[in-house]
Amino acid sequence: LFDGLTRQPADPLLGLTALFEADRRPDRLDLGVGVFRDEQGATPIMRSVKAAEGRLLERQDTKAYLGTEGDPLFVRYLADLVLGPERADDPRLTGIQTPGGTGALRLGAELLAGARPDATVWIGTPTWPNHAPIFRQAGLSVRMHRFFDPSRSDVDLDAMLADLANARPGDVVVLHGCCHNPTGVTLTAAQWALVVRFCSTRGLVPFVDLAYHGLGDGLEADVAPTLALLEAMPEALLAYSCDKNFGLYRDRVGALWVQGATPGSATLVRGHLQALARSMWSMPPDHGAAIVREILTESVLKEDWKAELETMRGRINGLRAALAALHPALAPIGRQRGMFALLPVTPANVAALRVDHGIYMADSGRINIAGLRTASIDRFVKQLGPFLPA
Ligand code: PLP
Ligand code: TYF
Repeated sequence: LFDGLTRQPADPLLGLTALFEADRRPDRLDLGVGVFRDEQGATPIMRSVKAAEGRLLERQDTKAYLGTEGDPLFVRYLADLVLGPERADDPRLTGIQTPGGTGALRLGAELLAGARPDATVWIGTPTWPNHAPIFRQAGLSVRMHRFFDPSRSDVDLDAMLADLANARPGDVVVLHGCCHNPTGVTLTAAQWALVVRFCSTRGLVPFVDLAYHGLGDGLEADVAPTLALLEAMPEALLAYSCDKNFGLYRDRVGALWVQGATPGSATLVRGHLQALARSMWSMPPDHGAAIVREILTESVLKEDWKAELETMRGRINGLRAALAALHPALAPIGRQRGMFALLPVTPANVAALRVDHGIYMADSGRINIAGLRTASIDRFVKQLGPFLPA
């Protein structure tokens, strides 16, 4: 039965961690998978998360099932944080808890596949390697469009819109809400407005992926483009991950919001989301979402979480500024935001850095900025230097 299956490639990002673990050099550097790291290279549990977990441990008196939509209070308080209390009450919006941002993307993909099976999903290149498979596995066609211009290390809006001109009404456009993975580049507010108008006049449905909220320019600034989009578009989807900004990665915390054209359509959508979730995971894991709910409902914890997030963001942007100042070819990194940057290096360069210096990054040249160390950033740029354009 199974022998006819074709061999599947391993996840290139997750595979890097195992390689790194096997390297015993004391100054080795893990710039692979996208998790926040402190100056020691650790990914600690946040203070506010530990405190919320302690409170849960004391108070929680049942593990009985919740509904297929997860914890409604988690979704409600997260909506207040992400969308603002007013928009959270919009009857055209419906939201449910999902296993991470991945679960939100997959649930949205299944919804789209049921509603419009012949829709094409348009995704900019490069992107997170799981985007296309998530939509394809749901049975949708995927087409890639240009997004990034490596020669300028910036968005190529003209190329993006030229490619999207081939989209048909009802097609879906995946947009990174902030902190683009892997390039770190951002559409300016004016460019974002153009993309939104383009979608609106051509009847395209935006699907925003917001996985790094608060890690770019701050909680408000990072979500502002998404809010403008929801304001302007009749229909849209938003996949949200709490796994980076609450440091809950393995606990799998996320939510999907769908904006329908009318309150009636949102109600219809909600029923479908529940039915689809039931057939995929029945109900999402509770623990991480309960932690987030606890933090968002307790003002002391919430303020502490915001302060911790601010520190994480400060570390990332401080490392960006330091990198940018050390080599002209790295200057654009100072203007970019989020966890990642794409270095102008070849896979052979990446292999040489790994073998010769114990520097681990994706073959694409993507680095996790948070994996760098302030104390050794000069050395990193020296070792990288020979491979960079003059
Ligand atoms: N979207 C992007 C762009 C990501 O980088 C990630 C990272 O994991 C996700 C979605 C998925 O997040 P989660 O771990 O919550 O599934
Ligand atoms: O891009 C990253 O590194 C993060 C983490 O299959 C990740 O988004 C990587 C690969 C994967 C799941 C999560």
